[in-house]
Amino acid sequence: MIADIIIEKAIRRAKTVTVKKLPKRIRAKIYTINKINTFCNVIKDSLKNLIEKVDISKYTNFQKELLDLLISLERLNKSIDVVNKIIQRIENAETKYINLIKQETDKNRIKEYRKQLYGYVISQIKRKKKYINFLEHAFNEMKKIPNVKDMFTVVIAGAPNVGKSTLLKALTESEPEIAPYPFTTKNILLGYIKDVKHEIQVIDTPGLLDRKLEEKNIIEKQAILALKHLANVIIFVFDPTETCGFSKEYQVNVYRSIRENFSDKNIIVVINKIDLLQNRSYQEFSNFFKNDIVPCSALYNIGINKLKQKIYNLYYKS
Ligand SMILES: Nc1nc2c(ncn2[C@@H]2O[C@H](COP(=O)(O)OP(=O)(O)OP(=O)(O)O)[C@@H](O)[C@H]2O)c(=O)[nH]1
Ligand SMILES: [Mg+2]
Repeated sequence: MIADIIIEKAIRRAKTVTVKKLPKRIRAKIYTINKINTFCNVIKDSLKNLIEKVDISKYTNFQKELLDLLISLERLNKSIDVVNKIIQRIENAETKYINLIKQETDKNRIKEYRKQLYGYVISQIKRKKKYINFLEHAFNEMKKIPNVKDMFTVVIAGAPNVGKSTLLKALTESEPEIAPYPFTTKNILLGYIKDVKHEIQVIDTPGLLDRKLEEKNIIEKQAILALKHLANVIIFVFDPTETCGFSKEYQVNVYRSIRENFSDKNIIVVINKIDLLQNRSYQEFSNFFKNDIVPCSALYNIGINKLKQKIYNLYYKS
């Protein structure tokens, strides 16, 4: 873990400290002070660097809420506070011991002071390692936070395994992970429709189950956050073949809850996987949905241009 790595690195670096030929009476002193400086600097710099890595001052509200969901911002702030305090304590101890050493002439006592300081610093790190390690964990989780742009945005949502990521791929140049089982997508993915006339952000989300917000897991809640903060338009993907593993009724319930929760947003309903449908009458599906429907096969690129046209129409209206 990072806390242990920092200690090891500081000890290793302090060992490489050497002193040039100096008068014997000050040699031990200068040598020890240099060693202490190196040891403390490596630790303080590593801790400061960790704090810088988890800086979220430039995050948008969406990114903050998403990070809060993944790691809890309260815990992050608490950890930053604790680590800042450790840096301060190390700095104070360093000054105190260097002053003691400066006034000391006995070589053994100088060595003893160095050992005491090392012991103090190491115990500070070890006692608070949970907070230090948490910052490293937070940094790794931050890699999952998408770098969303402030532009017209389409969010693809629907039950698991219905073909949302396949649709992202069909609409944009991106290459999301696609697999024949639910919850393949565990984070928010981005793609862009770019041509001379348009620049549109397309967001693929994890699958939604038909259950209350309080019962949703972290993976599903990410989809809800994207819908809430980012969507100018929602594309609801419906799999009439039920090969996704969810019945039509089930998917319509997922649709209804999106419709209710995001009543202010435009929703386009995509009837996907039509390549698998024998009877290509879509009347039955338009009965389920109040909206227009767009029959598509994301896998075989059927209906994608028509879908794009619908998106462009809303883009021009915005
Ligand atoms: N036949 C056919 N299969 C499709 C179509 N679109 C997607 N699939 C298949 O359906 C399966 C699921 O596709 P994904 O794009 O991963 O579905 P998803 O909705 O992103 O799934 P999760 O991320 O797990 O929620 C894959 O095996 C796809 O190849 C389609 O239009 N036709
Ligand atoms: Mg997916």
